[in-house]
Amino acid sequence: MESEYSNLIQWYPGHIAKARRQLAEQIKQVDLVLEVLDARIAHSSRHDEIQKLAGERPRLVVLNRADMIPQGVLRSWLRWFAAQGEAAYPTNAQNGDGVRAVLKAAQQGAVAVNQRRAGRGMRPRAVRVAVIGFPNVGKSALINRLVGKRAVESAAKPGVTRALRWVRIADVIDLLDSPGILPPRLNDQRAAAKLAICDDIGQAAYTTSRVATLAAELLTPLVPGRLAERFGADPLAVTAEAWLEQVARHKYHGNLDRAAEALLGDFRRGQLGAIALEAPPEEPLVPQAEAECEEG
Ligand SMILES: Nc1nc2c(ncn2[C@@H]2O[C@H](COP(=O)(O)OP(=O)(O)OP(=O)(O)O)[C@@H](O)[C@H]2O)c(=O)[nH]1
Ligand SMILES: [Mg+2]
Repeated sequence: MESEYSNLIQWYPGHIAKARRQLAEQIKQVDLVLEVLDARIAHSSRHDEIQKLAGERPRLVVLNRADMIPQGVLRSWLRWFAAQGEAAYPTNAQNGDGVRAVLKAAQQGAVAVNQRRAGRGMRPRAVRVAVIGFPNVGKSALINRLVGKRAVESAAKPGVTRALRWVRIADVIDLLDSPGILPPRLNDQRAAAKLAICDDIGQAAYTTSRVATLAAELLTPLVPGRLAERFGADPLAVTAEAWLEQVARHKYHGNLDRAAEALLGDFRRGQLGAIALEAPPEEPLVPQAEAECEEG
């Protein structure tokens, strides 16, 4: 039912338009691009704009939030990226898992850049690496892990980084932190809904209860038992809309917005378990091991 998604999300705030222009300028000096994706929506968190911005520069895909999806789905994505001939690095930028491999790849980039420079009789310089992606996917957290200290601001909401910022690692790598970039038009509203569910778009862009209804619809086949247990209503028995209304009535004095926020908040904090909303093309998303859930 495409109609549920019509005009769900249209948003392009001024600071993003400005950051996009500045990034297009700065990226000319960049040697390597780290394209940070949200592993829960590894397809919908890619966008053509980033690939356009990166141009011919070498680009590494960072599948961040790898801890938030089932390991089986992560393995499928890694196989899929490898089959596309793309280097994809799974990371948890919060605790640092997988970040060492990204650092190594950037260091190799530095060696290659300086070999080319030496060949032209130029002095060595730090390799310039731009970290780009949608809002809130973990770009700044990744930079802090790469640098090994809190160099840039990182927090659990989209739109934290407002301006471009260079950070240096040991004279060898210059990292460019950038605000999350949205495509100028979110043509694919189904993808936009998933971005909203994962909090990878600013809250101002949508109505919480609509996005939560879509979240309930997507989550029901994946973790029905978990939803029933946590929210006291069986999502398999009714439509997503009716289920959310039931939850509002039973747990939130009829307040639909509070029910919506509770569902989205639980999902975003990982409290419903490790859940991927997307798998590689041709691979069905199966009900996800509700046993994998960790209390957050
Ligand atoms: N569980 C988990 N949380 C993460 C991971 N990476 C980042 N986070 C958390 O996600 C939140 C957002 O991280 P940021 O680094 O601010 O994201 P960003 O992409 O820089 O966001 P903007 O600057 O708003 O575009 C923070 O609370 C991080 O701690 C991860 O791999 N796993
Ligand atoms: Mg940031």
